[in-house]
Amino acid sequence: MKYFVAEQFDVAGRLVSVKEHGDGNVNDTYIVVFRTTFSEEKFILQRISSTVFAEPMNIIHNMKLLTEHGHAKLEAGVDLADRIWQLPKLIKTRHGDDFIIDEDGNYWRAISLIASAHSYEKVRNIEHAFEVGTVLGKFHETVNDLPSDLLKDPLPGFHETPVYLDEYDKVCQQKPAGKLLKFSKDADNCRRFIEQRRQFAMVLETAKRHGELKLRPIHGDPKISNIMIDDDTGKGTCIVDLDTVKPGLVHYDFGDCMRSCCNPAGEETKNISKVIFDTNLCQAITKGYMGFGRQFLTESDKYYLYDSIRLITFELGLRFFTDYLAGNVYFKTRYDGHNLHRARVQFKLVESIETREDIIREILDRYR
Ligand code: GN1
Ligand code: MG
Repeated sequence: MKYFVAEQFDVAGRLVSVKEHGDGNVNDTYIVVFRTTFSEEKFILQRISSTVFAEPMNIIHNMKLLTEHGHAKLEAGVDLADRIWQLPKLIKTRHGDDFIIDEDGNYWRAISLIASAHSYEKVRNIEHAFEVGTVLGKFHETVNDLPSDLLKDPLPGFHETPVYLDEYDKVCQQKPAGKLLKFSKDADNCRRFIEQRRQFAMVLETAKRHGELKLRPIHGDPKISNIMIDDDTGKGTCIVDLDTVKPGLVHYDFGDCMRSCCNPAGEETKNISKVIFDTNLCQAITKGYMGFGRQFLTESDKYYLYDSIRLITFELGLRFFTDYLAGNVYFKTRYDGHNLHRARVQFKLVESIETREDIIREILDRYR
């Protein structure tokens, strides 16, 4: 199927290969190679998960709107920039469409590959962390003047922690979850961990309801493996994976980037005792981010940055744990108990963030 689909996109030459790419937890991603007698073209092909995205058209709409706005702005600022900023682009089919629907009703789309750049599953050093923060800050600055109500919502409730708590409570009522909670000590510890933080889970949504925090276009998934680093210069050049772009709080992005990048062991580590929140990395990301963030963040935005780091880390743990209890229906898993283990990694990271609260707040204050 993937070969048949790859051939439908408007790329010169003959199809050479379609290989799995990256380790996304939701969509299926491939790298496709086409060759002519004198050149080669590579692009990214993705099958959008229909379990997660009920309306794939919303993703396509957002991607077009955001990249058109982004490309125009990046091109206008090209002479002033210290690097080449990039943003991926949708590739049309040979019939001029933006996607293909296969016979099973799955949506496939093709995206340009960012040339001569790579992303990494784990942070490599402090310079890498600074670049990650810089790329996220640049992204937010680029989309800050795009009215967020022009964007569709491909994932209603995404990153609204109280919504995940409701879902968790529902899943806990079901029989299979009850059994897992009764017989697994690790699962019971996770349950207790969540109970102790129920009140805190409301923090960003309450601030939003009170008008302290406002919706803006967000990326939704700025984890370290979505931030591309130029092979030649070592500088950040681009943020990829635009499926989760939607109106939201920049705090969701800031928190997610921190939780992903400040854990040097990586979110897939087997060794939970290695999981810590590294405050030197946090400082480097903050410094990079604030280079742009200082211009658009309000005082109220800045006030909630610490909470965003703690909350989005907690939220991902809650999402993994709920999926474990529900029978692994959302995130792809590679072994038995994978989602439980992922949840424990995130909860360990939450504890480390809580322990280092004073240092983290001090760093955030320093660059405000
Ligand atoms: C999922 O599939 P991927 O890796 O792009 C998830 C993110 C999580 C991330 C954790 C739509 O992203 O929210 O932070 O896994 N995406 C969705 O690795 O739920
Ligand atoms: Mg993603």
